[in-house]
Amino acid sequence: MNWLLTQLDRLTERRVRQVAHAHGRRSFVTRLGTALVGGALLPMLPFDRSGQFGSAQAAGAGQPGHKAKTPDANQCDYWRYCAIDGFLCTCCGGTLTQCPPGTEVSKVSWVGTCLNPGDKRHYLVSYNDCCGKGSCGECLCNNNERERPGYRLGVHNDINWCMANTNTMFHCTTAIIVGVA
Ligand code: ABN
Repeated sequence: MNWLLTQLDRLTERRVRQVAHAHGRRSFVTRLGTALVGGALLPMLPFDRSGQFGSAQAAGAGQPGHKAKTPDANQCDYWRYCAIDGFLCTCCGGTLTQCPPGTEVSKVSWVGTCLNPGDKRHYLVSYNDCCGKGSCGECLCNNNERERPGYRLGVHNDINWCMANTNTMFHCTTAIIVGVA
């Protein structure tokens, strides 16, 4: 009987040591630390809020949430600028479709899809940057219809499109219609 009790005692002690080793204070502190740091960092991560804006984007003329667009190409809420990110070339010595003197059009561009309130059709609009001079600094305009956050690079517009030009300095942005959606 005594022998059995001793064996049971040893077995229990060994098991308790194993459990203490696996779930000791250090492992508890490690897990607590991971949870705290993870919990603090998680809200800082970028995430796609595009779903939230579905109703705003769907709002057409006459519907709640719809804001009339200006017919003035010098204003940021002109319809062709629906997904532009840059200084409007119309304020920088250029036009809606032409770069100011001394700059050259970017070799690559971002293409947005904008609704023309005049004929209620969607158009593909190429936002070509004008390159070779420092920032124009006038009429900064950042609209993001159908654009997505930076971690989805292929559908993000906050990019210097002069990157493929010999002189990569960004001056301003044009809005050229390239097709009907
Ligand atoms: N497409 C205009 C631009 C230029 C530099 C940085 C961001 C956006």
